[in-house]
Amino acid sequence: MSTEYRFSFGPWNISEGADPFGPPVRPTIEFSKKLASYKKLGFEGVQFHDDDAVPDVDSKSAAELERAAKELKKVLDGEGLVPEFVAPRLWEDPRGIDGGFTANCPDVRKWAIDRTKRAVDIASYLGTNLMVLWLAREGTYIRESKNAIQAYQYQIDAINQLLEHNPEIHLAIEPKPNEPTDQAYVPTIGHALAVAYRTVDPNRVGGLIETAHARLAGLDASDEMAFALSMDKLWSVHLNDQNGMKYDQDKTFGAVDLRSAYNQVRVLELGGYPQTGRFIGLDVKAMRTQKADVAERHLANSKTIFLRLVEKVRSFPKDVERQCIEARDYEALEMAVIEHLMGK
Ligand code: XUL
Ligand code: MN
Repeated sequence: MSTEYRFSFGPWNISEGADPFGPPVRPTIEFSKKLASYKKLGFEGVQFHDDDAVPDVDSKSAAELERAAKELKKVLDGEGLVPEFVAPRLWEDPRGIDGGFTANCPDVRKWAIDRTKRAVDIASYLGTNLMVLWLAREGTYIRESKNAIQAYQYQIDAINQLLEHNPEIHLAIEPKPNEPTDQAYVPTIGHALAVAYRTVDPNRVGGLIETAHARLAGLDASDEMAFALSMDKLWSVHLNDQNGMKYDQDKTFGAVDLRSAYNQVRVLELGGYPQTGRFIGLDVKAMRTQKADVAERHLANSKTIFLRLVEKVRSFPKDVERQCIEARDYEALEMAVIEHLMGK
């Protein structure tokens, strides 16, 4: 069984530095150039939004969609890269302004399902059976604008249609409690897996945990991962870091809270994650202040920190852990962890 980790990221993780208060500050990097960076940075897996893979998803004919996706597949094969998942980017389309699956307008709900079926087709042409659903605008800005009870049924109906569209596809829901909406309908992995178990094929619905999203919900990312792992439902991760409960920061993994990062790695090790062959996805963003020639450091650094923490988890003295637990001396256990992290 492999104890080696496989790493992935999405092309959006190499960015121009725009934020809500200012424009891009770095030149745009062509998609093909981004793909060429993967191997150089030590990554094997590519995470795609549907329109990262095939631009203008909605306006293409089925044949055009297939041709474009299959061309990309050849490029990936040529670069020695593996497509990890495809995720529908419903939140950027004006039709999805008030959500897709939970929109009040039936035409919008139909569009959202049709568009996501196209994303499923792209995944299958690229050769992956994994789709990630970040339910970005499936929520509200004010509670009175939607019927929240009905919204859960709409989401289950949409997922059922996707499962029926392709018998191979597996859906990993990526929970996030807020942003862009004030309140999302699926804020935690508990919500996501409860929805999963109400679908027509619960075996094909699981989750992806993002560190920052768990912290925005006031939760511990390692416990969110443990919950999913305990049900064999952790199908990918978006490791990053987050300084408190504010806007989604996507900072370098371990850069804010090294102890929490250690515990996320520990739970992945305890849960046998590397043996599953699934990817360690890094959903990290370069600081806006970073100059163009060093704007990929956050990816390489996140991977290095992750691997250093794997060494730390594996080398933690098991006898000390056992003795402290037996004696119920958690002060001693905590000090041993801190000393181990500080290199003593
Ligand atoms: C949003 C987020 C997205 C998803 C992919 O906060 O994390 O990048 O991971 O759709
Ligand atoms: Mn993410």
